[in-house]
Amino acid sequence: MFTKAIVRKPARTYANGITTSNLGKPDFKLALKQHDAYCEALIKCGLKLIVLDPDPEYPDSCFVEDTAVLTKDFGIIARPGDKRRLGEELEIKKVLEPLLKLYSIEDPGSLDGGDIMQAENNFYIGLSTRTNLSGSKQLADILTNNNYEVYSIPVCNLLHFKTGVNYLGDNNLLIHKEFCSKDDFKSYNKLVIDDDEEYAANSLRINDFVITPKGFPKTKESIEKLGYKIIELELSEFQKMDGGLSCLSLRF
Ligand code: CIR
Repeated sequence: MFTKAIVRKPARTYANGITTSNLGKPDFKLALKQHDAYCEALIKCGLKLIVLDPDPEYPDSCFVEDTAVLTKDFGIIARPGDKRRLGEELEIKKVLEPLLKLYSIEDPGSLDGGDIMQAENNFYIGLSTRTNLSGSKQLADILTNNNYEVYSIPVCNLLHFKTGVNYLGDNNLLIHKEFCSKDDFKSYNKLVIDDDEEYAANSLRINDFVITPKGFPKTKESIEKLGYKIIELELSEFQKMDGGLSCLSLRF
């Protein structure tokens, strides 16, 4: 059960952030509107929000998920793997310090929270262009010392591990076919995401709801069939900057 979330409003420099999507320049006003709707959805899921002011020095700073990994008992401050984002984690550390026991990923480690997925007592660490071996090893040591099971998974062709795999709870896993053959996931009930709905692999279970991006009917239907209540959100302006649903908040 989550009770809180950290979010950060998009900055006026948002359109200068990192992207590979080729979907065009985001509309800043619309991004703000979509962000407001995202915040309302989190509140509907029962979360109390900590809303941070925009930081124009970091155009990607609304994607707060990449700056930390949180469990119910402690947090790990990440070390963003793209130099342009290094430093975003400092403000998040300040906010979390009074709330949770914290560890930090140190140089030469790099790690983006978007590469880390928790499924009950298991953590999966994606080794991507953002999360290197040192970052992964540092995180694995912290987690195993705290009695979690840890698995590392190579990520190819996708930005982050959670771009392609997300745990919904109750043993249900949304999974892009890229990862389907992996033995590590064989015990899960897999909802395999079609190629044309890849963006919906990043759907987010929060308490009684699953939040899913609007416009992906097959994924929506298969989540609904499992009995989850759904909130659909329009995320076009975040998709343009390679951002998904989960990356817009840190839940704990
Ligand atoms: C980036 O490239 O870092 C941002 N434009 C998007 C980050 C998305 N984060 C995530 O999926 N966890």
